[in-house]
Amino acid sequence: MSKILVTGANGQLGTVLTKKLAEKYGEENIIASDLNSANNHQFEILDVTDFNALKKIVLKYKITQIYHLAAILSANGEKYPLNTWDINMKTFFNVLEVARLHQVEKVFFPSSIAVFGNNIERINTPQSPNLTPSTVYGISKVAGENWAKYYFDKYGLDVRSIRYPGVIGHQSLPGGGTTDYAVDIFHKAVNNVNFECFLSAETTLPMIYMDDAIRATIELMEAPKNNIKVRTSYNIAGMSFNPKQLTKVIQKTYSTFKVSYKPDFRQQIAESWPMSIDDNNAKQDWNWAPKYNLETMAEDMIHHLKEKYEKENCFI
Ligand code: AKB
Repeated sequence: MSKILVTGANGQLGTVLTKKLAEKYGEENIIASDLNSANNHQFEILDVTDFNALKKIVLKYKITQIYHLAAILSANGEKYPLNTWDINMKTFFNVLEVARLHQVEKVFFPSSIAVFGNNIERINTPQSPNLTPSTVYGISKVAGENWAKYYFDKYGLDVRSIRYPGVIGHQSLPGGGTTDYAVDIFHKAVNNVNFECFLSAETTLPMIYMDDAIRATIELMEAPKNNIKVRTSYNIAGMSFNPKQLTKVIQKTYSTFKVSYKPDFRQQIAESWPMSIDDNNAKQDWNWAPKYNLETMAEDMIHHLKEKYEKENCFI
């Protein structure tokens, strides 16, 4: 039976992934961890920069899999470069070393479309172009991908990874990323508040709905080992759109909803990233296929957020 540790379990992805893993493998087999404040699962306070603290938890629960989600995202990374390197890299090194030394069978590492930089084909960006990221976050993710491959090649550690596009979900809020606008905009629309977008109207980026992102993660981790041919990180695609297209879809429900544009430093980050992704390797190796497109994602987001705000009777 797998015993699974999730780091960064209180974050945007961590909140939803931990719940899904607990449903799938049983609450007793999931240990959620984060810097503070317990969530609804078996929980340990853990600063993953502390090797011994991580090791103690891995030994205490006889952990066999680690989903290492603790990270600082792209926009915050530009504000706190040294901290970002430590949080994104030192923690991953600790995870890899503890896994190697203490019989952890599988590790999941979240990479990102931020690994791509200015010298790529921005439409249908292939799996393996030259990676010259433009952000501290992207640099840390490229390094992480290479360490993942190194630990697999050198020690046989089964590290698996996905390059997430911007993740959109109703269950949790993102923090400090360049794609965050695509979540914030829904919260504003559902609350009948107009939205100021920090990216320009025509900035197209790859995105994925939370349900697809979580399913992809678990499908990759459950795929037979021999199928995993990419040992850096897999491109996956969901949908691609720009703020103007997203606004139009939201206006089908909220016809008076208005968006103004005030691009800031995140515009430059977005312009160095792909507009769409070629995910053929993921399709071939572990049958990846997204279920949500822009319309179905928006419909589901609005449905759940309306329900949430009505239930809590607390509007922004
Ligand atoms: C960010 O915007 O930094 C993240 C990402 C695409 O990795 N959502």
